[in-house]
Amino acid sequence: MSLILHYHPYSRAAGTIWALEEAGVPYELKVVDIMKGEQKRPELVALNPMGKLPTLVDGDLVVTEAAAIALYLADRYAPGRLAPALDDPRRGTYLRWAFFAPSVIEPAVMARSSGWTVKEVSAGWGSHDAMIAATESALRGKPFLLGEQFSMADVVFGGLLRFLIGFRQIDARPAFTDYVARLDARPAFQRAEARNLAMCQQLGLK
Ligand SMILES: N[C@@H](CCC(=O)N[C@@H](CS)C(=O)NCC(=O)O)C(=O)O
Repeated sequence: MSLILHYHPYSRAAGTIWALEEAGVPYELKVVDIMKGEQKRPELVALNPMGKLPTLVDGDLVVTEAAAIALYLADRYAPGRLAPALDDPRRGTYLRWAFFAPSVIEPAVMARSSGWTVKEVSAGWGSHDAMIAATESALRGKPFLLGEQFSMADVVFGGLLRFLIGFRQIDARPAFTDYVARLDARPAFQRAEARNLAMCQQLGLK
């Protein structure tokens, strides 16, 4: 049975397609029109209490939160290939940067663009400058977060960097743009882009 992704191309679910393509698992898309607020329908809120996308349904299991979905897919469908094994010492690095993206990079960028004033010592994302320095350190001297081996952490971390660079929400430093170019060259990313584009055309978007 195919996995079902509740999806709209103008949402984080577009990035989840990349995760699915990397995992190499069959999936079906169920379009949710976020412009019409369909994500707040009771049947969708029953799956994702936030009333947001993406939401993945795998048989009886529901997974929400884009980063959690990606890590789930790697552990469930590509262990050892996209996710280091539990006893692999690289597992710590893998989890570290996969969590860093939504819990530090994203709120730090949002805080700056929204002019939030927070106490850096209390806010989990600290300062914007410290976030940038840490993000650069994650990539220093290696093509991917784990070194030579690409992993699902790159989908989460790199996918967010690509989005932020594209929307000019983060400084397009060479370390970031070179990394994103390596990710863009992946066949699974290109398949995902093609699928997202086809869905945009089908829905009359863009
Ligand atoms: N923390 C969530 C964020 C999900 C999210 O904000 N999704 C947006 C689209 S990218 C959404 O569904 N917005 C519609 C709404 O909030 O009603 C995740 O990473 O999956």
